[in-house]
Amino acid sequence: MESTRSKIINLLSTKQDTYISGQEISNQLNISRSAIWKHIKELEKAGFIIEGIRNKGYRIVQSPNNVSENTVQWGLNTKWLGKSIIHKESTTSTQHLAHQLASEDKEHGTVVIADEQTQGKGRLSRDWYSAKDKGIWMSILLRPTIPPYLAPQLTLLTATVLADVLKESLNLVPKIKWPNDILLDNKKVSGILTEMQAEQDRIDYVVIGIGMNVNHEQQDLLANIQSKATSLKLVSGKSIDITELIQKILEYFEAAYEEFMNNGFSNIKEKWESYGYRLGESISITTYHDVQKAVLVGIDEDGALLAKFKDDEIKKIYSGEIDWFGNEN
Ligand code: BT5
Repeated sequence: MESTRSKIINLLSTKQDTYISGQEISNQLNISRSAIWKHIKELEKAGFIIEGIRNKGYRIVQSPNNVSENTVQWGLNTKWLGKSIIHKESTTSTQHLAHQLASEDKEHGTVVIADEQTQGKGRLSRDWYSAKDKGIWMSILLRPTIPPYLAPQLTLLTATVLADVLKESLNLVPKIKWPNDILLDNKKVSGILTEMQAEQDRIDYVVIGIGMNVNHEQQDLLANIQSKATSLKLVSGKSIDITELIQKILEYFEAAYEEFMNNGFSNIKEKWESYGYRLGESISITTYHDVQKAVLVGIDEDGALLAKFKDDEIKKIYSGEIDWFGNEN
């Protein structure tokens, strides 16, 4: 359930330049004028600057610059995504928390955000380093009405969303390395972890974890990833407002998800391929059993990677790793 405070912020965010009267807030949220006043005082304590003018109403003038449920909600232009946000200063993993919330019947579109993760995780039990206040460590809870075998498409969709945000909002040149890495200057800036709870033919829920290095300096990246990881700040030379970036990701995500639900995967496939890392190039593919040379062709409808091997046979690759540096023919 959305908290009353979130609802007030959502309402005031719909008209950022005009005042909303206490009466209107009271009517819409079905709470008393004095309850509204108490919530406004709480928001001010949390760092919001709110103008309240007699006979006119309330207007948020400025939100505080830390990440919180309220700051992400203020100005968030979505219909259902992030209407419920859970923010923690520190947690083991936003994935753990999102799974727990899912089992408590939390709604589709719930978002979990942390300033720091102490046990951030990647795929196959790998670690994901999540330095405090430096990046986006976020999980989105979804209850999609698609069959479980299509769930990998959601990872690819998320990758295109992140690439679009980096390109369109920050003028960067992202690439997507199959299946889940976003690269800038050939280094990993972001990773996606999709986990799901499903029965044979029905998804109960999906949790999409997004990790993005934002304001890291070189020394904020752990030594063992320094050579292959980067941050938005290292690439762009500027500090970036994490709250605004989260809002952009959620807005783009909601639009892309709705497009996907209405029209299927084909637009996402096309977009994914436009960002695809080393498509058309010959690289080494390391799978569980061997290493082989192949030319990357694209992705398939089921999210698999398509690669052409030396006998010109195009094969689907469902899991494995693409060697980053094996570019010789
Ligand atoms: C991923 O796994 O890239 C998925 C990362 C998902 C992280 C998010 S954060 C919010 C949510 N909560 C979580 O606990 N997880 C999700 P994978 O493809 O397996 O990549 C993991 C590998 O990336 C590690 O083995 C390291 O080599 C490298 N790595 C770890 N931390 C990194 C970082 N901050 N930046 C770049 N590379 C990193």
